[in-house]
Amino acid sequence: MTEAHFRGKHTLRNADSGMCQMKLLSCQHHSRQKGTITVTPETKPSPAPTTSKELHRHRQAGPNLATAVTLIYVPLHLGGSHRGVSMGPAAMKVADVSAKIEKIGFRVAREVDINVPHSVCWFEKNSTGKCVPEIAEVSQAVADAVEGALASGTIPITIGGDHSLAIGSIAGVSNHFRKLNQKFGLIWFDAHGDINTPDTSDSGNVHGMPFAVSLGQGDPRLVNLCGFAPKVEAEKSVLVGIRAIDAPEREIITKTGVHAFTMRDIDHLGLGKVTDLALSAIGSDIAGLHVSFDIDAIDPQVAPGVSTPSGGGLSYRESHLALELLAETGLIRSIDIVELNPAKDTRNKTADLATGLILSALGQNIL
Ligand SMILES: [Mn+2]
Repeated sequence: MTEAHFRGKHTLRNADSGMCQMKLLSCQHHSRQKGTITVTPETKPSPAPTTSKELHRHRQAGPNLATAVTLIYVPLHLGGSHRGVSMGPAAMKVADVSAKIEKIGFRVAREVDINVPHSVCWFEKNSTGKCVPEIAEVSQAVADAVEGALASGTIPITIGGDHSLAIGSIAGVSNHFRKLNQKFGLIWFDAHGDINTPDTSDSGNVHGMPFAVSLGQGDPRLVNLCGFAPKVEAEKSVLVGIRAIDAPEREIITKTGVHAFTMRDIDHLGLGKVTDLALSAIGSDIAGLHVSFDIDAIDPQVAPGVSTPSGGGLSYRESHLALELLAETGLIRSIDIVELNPAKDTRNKTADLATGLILSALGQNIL
């Protein structure tokens, strides 16, 4: 197989990563040389385990992380057109997410309910997106909660709610690592690119834009949350599972140089290989990973409870395997679980699945 098979190999054009502003504790102006960097997947697989005992040891090799989590519930629907998504946190509570996390040995240090305004907003022509002021307000609250959870040594798990909440969670993660002068990687599971900008979006729905916002593109009220942008570098960001991409998004993905692994790549290479390549693409100079998991990355036959289903997605096991493999790296510091829409679900099946995914991301193994 050649490198050209992967979107993981990219020629990146580096832009100035922007001035930071007064809110920051450690203020640095990052100015990088313009030029091109070629990212080449460089996975060197460790010797394959030959016995089941070795395999088991191999799986448990990751360092032990935080033993406590903070659950942050965000019943946000303002980023999309489907109100049922605001019931996602309630469905996760019905699925007993907190007790199940404690059952695998983690302490739930805090459960936070983020307040979401009840407004219904309409897209006005020439506006930069629906409900931007309201989403900016929620995003700031989410960012503060996530940053606080990280600062207290817990793993923040943000439960939505539509994917626009990631604008806040990633801002919080980014602010945390920035103060420590450390880098982090972003792995974004989704059927869609979520990388529209106000210029390319027909609907004005902000849940189609949070990846772009995190990369520094979009409405300044969202992009400049916490006083700096971008929140994450394109070369440290990976999209996994995409299959429903708008034409302008295709262009943005190519231009920004984020790493993207489509469902075709997963069909072709297998999820395990794609995960290895995603990690190689991000590189080893990171202090942690943020996993933003849109439930619609999973096939709607398995996960029907989402607002914007798209066929041909991850299987039940692929979705678990991805998170199990990422958990083994010992690098997961924060997680979003988003776009669960109980109004579309069958007997809370998708919330149960989402709960299981959180356990896999926290390192639960079959053996
Ligand atoms: Mn999404």
